[in-house]
Amino acid sequence: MARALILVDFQNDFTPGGALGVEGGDEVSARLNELAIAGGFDLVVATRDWHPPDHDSFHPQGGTWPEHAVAQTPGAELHPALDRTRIDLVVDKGTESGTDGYSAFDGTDLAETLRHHDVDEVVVAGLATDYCVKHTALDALDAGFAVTVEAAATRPVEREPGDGERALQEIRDAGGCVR
Ligand code: VGL
Ligand code: ZN
Repeated sequence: MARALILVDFQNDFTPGGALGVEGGDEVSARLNELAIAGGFDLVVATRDWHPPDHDSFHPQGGTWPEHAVAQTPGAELHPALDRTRIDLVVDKGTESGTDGYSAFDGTDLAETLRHHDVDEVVVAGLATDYCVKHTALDALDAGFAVTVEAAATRPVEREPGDGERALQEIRDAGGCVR
């Protein structure tokens, strides 16, 4: 049995100054690096939101968000403060129009990859608490993994005040651990 760390969408566009900058998003880098380097994980996965230029989630297509994390652009790159030395695998998601791709399990083979490595437990951290972290954690629970969200290493978008805390509560209610 093995433990994996899933570092969600710590990308330039989700940090302050980016296309969809999350307030304080850059502040989580130290904790993410500490988890990756000293957390004792068997597998460390970094996800990237990786959208086509005309993704359905973008305003011009009638979606919720400004254009962000467009594949192959600087905004979609992992943030430079993220230490890559312990990252085993990068998983791109949201690569197709027609799905938000919030979850790292949506349209990817992450669940199979984790099982292949005998992973039964995942720790989830990164951006943003109320979107990609939440959906990744809920899908991991659905897929049968034990899930812990490292709340201090996440930050919310909060389109509505309280969305971050509500997301953490949804994860607890679904059987996840928030610490
Ligand atoms: C995200 C909104 C749109 C996230 C991605 O990474 O939480 N949020 N795309
Ligand atoms: Zn997105």
